[in-house]
Amino acid sequence: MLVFRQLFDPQSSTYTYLLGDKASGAAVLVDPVFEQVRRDAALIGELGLTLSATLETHVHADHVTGAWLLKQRTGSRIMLAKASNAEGADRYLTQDDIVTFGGRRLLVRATPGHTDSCLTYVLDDHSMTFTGDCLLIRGSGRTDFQQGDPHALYRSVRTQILTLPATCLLYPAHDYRGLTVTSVAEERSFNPRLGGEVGEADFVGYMSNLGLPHPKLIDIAVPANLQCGRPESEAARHPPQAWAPLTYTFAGIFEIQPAVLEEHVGSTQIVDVRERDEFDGPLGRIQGALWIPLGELSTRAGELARDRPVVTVCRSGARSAQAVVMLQRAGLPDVANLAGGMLRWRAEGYPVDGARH
Ligand SMILES: N[C@@H](CCC(=O)N[C@@H](CS)C(=O)NCC(=O)O)C(=O)O
Ligand SMILES: [Fe+2]
Repeated sequence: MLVFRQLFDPQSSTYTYLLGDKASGAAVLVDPVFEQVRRDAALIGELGLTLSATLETHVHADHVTGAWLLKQRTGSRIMLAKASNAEGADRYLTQDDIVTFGGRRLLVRATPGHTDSCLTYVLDDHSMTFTGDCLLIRGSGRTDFQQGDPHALYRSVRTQILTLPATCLLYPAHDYRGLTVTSVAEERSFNPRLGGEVGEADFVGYMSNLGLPHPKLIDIAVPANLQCGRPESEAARHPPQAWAPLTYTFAGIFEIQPAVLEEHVGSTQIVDVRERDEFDGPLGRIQGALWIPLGELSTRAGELARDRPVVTVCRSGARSAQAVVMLQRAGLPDVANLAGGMLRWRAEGYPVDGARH
């Protein structure tokens, strides 16, 4: 079975695509975004997948790729077009190359025009295709920087993309209106720049008059992407370690596992956000835990020291996840949720005060 997720970076309106082969657990990410690496890695972990490679559709001008960072975290291989002349990739792709993940394959098509090294990835059964900025939904990538060439773009779209089966779904690298997917049939009929009877000269005329401002980050993004997203400075390459090994969830919360909390009990502020009867109830409480019920947490956040990490606790880990959000909003820098709450803490045999057996 194919695992497929479309992920969005709101800052740059970029789509990142996760494709996984359930049977083998192998997955690839198309166009990961640097700032979303933590989120994407969390999702891959939660779905039980292993990232084998990151694929770029092109050298982006508007955001930095997460390829290098993901390689550091997961060992994934960096892949992008040979024609990009980027440094630091593990595999340089050209027309008709095949990228395998488990039992599935992506077929590589060179689709220059938006940049001279744009690639389009076609899934083995032609059910979906990742067009990068070559073809956008009812639009196309611009051609006014990075060796852009409207003649080349027209030919790429007409010969490499619109020739795919009519039902093939097309997933672009961006959409600025919130649209998510289109199909070959739709774009053949309704793409105002490239569909129907629009000829190459029409398209070139259209593209010469877009009058768009350059992407805000172009001077940062292009050089960084030519290094596959490897940060310039040594410091940025080695971010400070968290106070304890934490897990980041796709839900956006830092969690601490019971075994890790046990090792850090003395140095953390444990905040139990259950109601009084639960705090005094049969599940017991972690020794030294401070009792602040969830309903009072926002107003009483000032009682907590800012220079010591906070771990929030409840029965199952659900209310305490909300407590993390509230304490972060209150400006506390290091807050984590006890994964699984008191139920898991007890089930794994860690000590409690006040419990009835
Ligand atoms: N406003 C965006 C730039 C948007 C942009 O130029 N996007 C490129 C893709 S990298 C494009 O081809 N846009 C086509 C269009 O907007 O029609 C930013 O500052 O980052
Ligand atoms: Fe682009």
